[in-house]
Amino acid sequence: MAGTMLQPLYKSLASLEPEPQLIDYASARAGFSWAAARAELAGLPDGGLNIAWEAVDRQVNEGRGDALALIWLGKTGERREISYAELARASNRFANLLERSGLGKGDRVCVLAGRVPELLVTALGSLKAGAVFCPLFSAFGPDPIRVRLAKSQARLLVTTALLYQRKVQALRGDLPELERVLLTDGGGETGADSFHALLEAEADHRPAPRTRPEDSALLHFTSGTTGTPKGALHVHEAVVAHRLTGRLVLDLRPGDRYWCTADPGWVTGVSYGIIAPLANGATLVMDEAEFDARRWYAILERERVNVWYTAPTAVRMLMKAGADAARSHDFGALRFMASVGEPLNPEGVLWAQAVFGQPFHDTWWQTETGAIMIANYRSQEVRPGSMGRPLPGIEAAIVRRRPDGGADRLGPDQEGELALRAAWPSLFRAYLHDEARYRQCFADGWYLSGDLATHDADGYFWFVGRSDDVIKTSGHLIGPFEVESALLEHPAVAEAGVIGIPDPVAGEIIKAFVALKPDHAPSERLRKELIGFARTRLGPAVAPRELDFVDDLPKTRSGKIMRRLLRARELGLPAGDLSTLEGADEANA
Ligand code: 6R9
Repeated sequence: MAGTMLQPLYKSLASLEPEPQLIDYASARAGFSWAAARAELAGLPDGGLNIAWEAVDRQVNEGRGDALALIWLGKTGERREISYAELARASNRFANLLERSGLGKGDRVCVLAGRVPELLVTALGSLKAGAVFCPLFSAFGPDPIRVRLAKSQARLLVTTALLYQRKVQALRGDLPELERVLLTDGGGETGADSFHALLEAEADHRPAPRTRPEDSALLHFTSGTTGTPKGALHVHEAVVAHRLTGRLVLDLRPGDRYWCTADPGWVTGVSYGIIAPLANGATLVMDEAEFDARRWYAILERERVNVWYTAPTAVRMLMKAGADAARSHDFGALRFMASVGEPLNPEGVLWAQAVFGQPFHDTWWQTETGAIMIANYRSQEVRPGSMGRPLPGIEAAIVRRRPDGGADRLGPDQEGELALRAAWPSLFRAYLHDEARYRQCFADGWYLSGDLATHDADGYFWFVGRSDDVIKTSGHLIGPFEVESALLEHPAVAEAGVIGIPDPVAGEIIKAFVALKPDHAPSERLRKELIGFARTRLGPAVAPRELDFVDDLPKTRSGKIMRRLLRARELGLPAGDLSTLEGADEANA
């Protein structure tokens, strides 16, 4: 491997690095109690708990007010530093503004923005006021935004002038509950106010929050195979797991420079882009710009990043950019590197070893689990290709669902569904307005993840795939139904089926199969038009990258599109059990 020439000299300084936060896995598990993890928090009078208080005010009250909470790197070269004390004051202003606007307990506040400091202020201020913070992915087009704003019943949205004009303004009529829109960089637009002007007018102090551990705090939309996106609801108690995993898995400690590259519109960008690092007293590095290998290496070096949390797609893009881009950089401050969101190829782990002198540590979790559940730890051997072992306090297993609604535990090397023994502090408490879907996630006291996996005799878990049809593209979870619904709105489309197909960089890309209405004929022009149509509605991150015309789509007897079969045909795989297929005899022939 090219990188082996880069044997890093700085690793000889490894003895200067602090000891790992988790030293002995077995004894950490054996001696673990959630009550002890809970007792590490500052808490509020009368048993109250608040995520923002733990993340920011606690640090200020314990004398770390002058420490940096954020180093913000703007797209155009700007660099801004914000201390914990400043962040506490700014989030107080936002909480005061919410309260004076009549928003409080349980009200949803959404953000549609990239990586900007205002996002942090909104998240923390909302939590302080007892509101529920809900981030939206800024690369979404108007359709997914409308669906999520409507389902969340958001009363307030913080966004930018450009995103507002392009994606939200025209929807206002469909969103009667959305009372107020604040723009981080404007205010003259119809129906919107200036974030900064309004905050300026608020006091920067306020009494401690009055939230309880089981009060709703965070709402994250995620996708299933069918239906509208699911709103996974988390409570303030989740911060117990955020802080714990930040320490035990990401090895964070006060004063660390920490960079999480995730988009704030997804769960990682909140749990590990904001809460876990701040609750551990670290300094966030936040880069507004999109991926650029040279820029990233320069940031790691210049900002002396100690802990880095990224995604396999980014790792593969760095690998693609070549070892030359990394050469001549000093990554001596880097102590721990981890990734999440999709399978991390063993090559990525080994490449990191050559270029950085240390491996990437794979971690596994989901929107629903709220925090890291399975991980490779800094002090433990990394098994390239394995997601690692369960967090202390977490019991993970491979199970098979029984027809009677129960679940049977399977042994080593047997493939089944990855399950976690309920409950733990950051387990989601509901799918908003979807009680039945929530209940389907549980059987015999297990939370069932929908992932297929195995574990070996040493307790390391290995990812196999999804048991449903959701697509992971560049680490983003996309529901095929949402993409199909957008295509169906085009007048030429009779039926659409959407699947993920393997891609060497993005993991999977989205591919659509479309059957046209009788008076429309396939053409290259129509293909481009349909892709463009989907991009306008869904946004480039969600729209299909490829589109094929077909005469009709394989369906079950009850009329559901068999995406599994589309995928098998596309990839030349065995089709599996087709007994429920409509016209099964022909298909099997
Ligand atoms: C945090 C996050 C969850 C799904 C999950 C699984 C996939 C996450 C993974 C992984 C293989 C890993 N996933 N981590 N697959 N190896 N280390 O990504 O949440 O967006 O809800 O996605 O992502 O399929 O079920 P979310």
